Amino acid sequence: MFCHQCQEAMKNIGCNMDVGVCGKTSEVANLQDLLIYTLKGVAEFNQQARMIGMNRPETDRLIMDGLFSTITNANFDDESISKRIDAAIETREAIKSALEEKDALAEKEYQDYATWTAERHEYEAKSEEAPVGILGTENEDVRSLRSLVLFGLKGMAAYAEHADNLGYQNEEIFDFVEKALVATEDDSLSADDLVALVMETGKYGVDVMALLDEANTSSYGNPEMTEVEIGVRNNPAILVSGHDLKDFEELLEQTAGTGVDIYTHSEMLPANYYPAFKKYDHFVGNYGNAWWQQKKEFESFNGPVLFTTNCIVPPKASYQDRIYTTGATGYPGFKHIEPREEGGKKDFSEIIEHAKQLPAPTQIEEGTIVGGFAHNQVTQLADKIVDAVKSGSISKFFVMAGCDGRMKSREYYTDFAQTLPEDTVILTAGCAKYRYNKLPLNDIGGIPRVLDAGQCNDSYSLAVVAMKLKEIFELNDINELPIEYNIAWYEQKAVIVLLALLHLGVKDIKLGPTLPAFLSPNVANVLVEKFGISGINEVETDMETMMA
Ligand code: SF4
Ligand code: SF3
Repeated sequence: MFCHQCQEAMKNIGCNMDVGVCGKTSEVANLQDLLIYTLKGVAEFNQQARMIGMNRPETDRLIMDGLFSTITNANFDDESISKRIDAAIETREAIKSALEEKDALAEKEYQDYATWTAERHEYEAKSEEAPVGILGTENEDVRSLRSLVLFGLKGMAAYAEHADNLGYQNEEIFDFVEKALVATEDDSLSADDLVALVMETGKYGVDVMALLDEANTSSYGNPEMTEVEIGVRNNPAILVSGHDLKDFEELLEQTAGTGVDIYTHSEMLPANYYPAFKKYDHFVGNYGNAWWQQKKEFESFNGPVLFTTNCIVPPKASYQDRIYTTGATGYPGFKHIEPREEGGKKDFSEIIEHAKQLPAPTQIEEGTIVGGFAHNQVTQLADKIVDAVKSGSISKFFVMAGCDGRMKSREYYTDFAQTLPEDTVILTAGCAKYRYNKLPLNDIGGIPRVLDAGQCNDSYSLAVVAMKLKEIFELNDINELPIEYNIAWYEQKAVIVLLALLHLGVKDIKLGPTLPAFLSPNVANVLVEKFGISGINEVETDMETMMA
């Protein structure tokens, strides 16, 4: 195995042992590479099918879900990944036959990724063949750019899948994902071509986040300023983690009146901000913190936990029998809730019955936290904010969006938030916020000093807010605003968020706690020279440069 897709890549180079830092086995890592490899073949033929109007939504779903299942901490289950490879081969062959029938199959020499086939028991051996993994690309700059594109596509696919679950699709995004997948196997592309592809990935990153924003807000209303309960009640309960709001809604509906309460964990916290979910009395609030604290927090929660997406940590034996996965997630031994049938709903009865047998959560915190500052809510506060900036009571905004993680180096973000002058405001989204969202940072004339827009995909909201401020202050360039970007990354959704910000023209982003292992020195240089991206230093040093 060689995997370098996340911030925890071993020695900031890549995981190459029997088990990755995240707990993914070498077998699963290789199968995930083989799945991506196979999806490139599906993409190759589906591009042809698309041209003659023969694309099917099932194929879009197969590609999005396949990419999503390879995101860090999403799926650790070899069986579940193998099934996706089976389906990818089957789909690829079906598209090929349909093209042949129409006499529309392009005549050319297809590469192995588009033609290989094998029995299930041969997947493991196949997955170890040279061209399958990223190390099959020898030139380190090409490898770096291909990785940047692929990891961006994984994040894009996750967001596209959430939007699709709510009935929102954008064909151009699906088309681009296919085109870009195929391009990562195209040896005729120059480094410049690949840099252009990276930038184009950012464009579709903006589009997919806008699509998901539309899907979420049209379905559940605009997030609004909300005080979220972080204590517990005395009823059995289910804890919901991940990002999928459709799953969340269906579970809320099915638990109503059963005596089982619902709490959010980690990235599901922003579900508390949506008007549509507030009508459920048994939706109590949020329990715990970011994903990496789950071993402690799932233990004390006492009830079942539902993962709708990443981030899963290999569990302790003491609670593993009460963890459920659904969607793209999976873990050997966890119960998996099957997809909804066309037009139907997922069946959560098993997890609900399970919850009834278990004790209520043990309280670990008390009080409330405030969030819900997505673009619509911030726009309503725009006058207040603009006045505060004009009068000098707000000197600067700091976008501190992205991911949290377990490494000690992430204490930087807590220190940074604490050290920020009192006339500054943090704009956040994603699980990065748990590093400072419970600190007593107060408010500026009623504007909280931490404005949480929502999940990592709601970084889109932060961009919308920036655009709006640019308009109000009549500036020519988004970079003239008093906004600094200090972004924390961990997995591939943060990669697509970063590429989206670059596409929007944001300069001088600080990215930490370390720069991605998959950036070669030359590619890192391009990012530094073109966009002013830099790593983090000591808090004091960074504060000085960013406040200047
Ligand atoms: Fe290592 Fe991250 Fe890959 Fe897991 S996802 S194997 S921690 S690089
Ligand atoms: Fe967090 Fe996994 Fe990235 Fe969605 S839940 S931000 S790390």
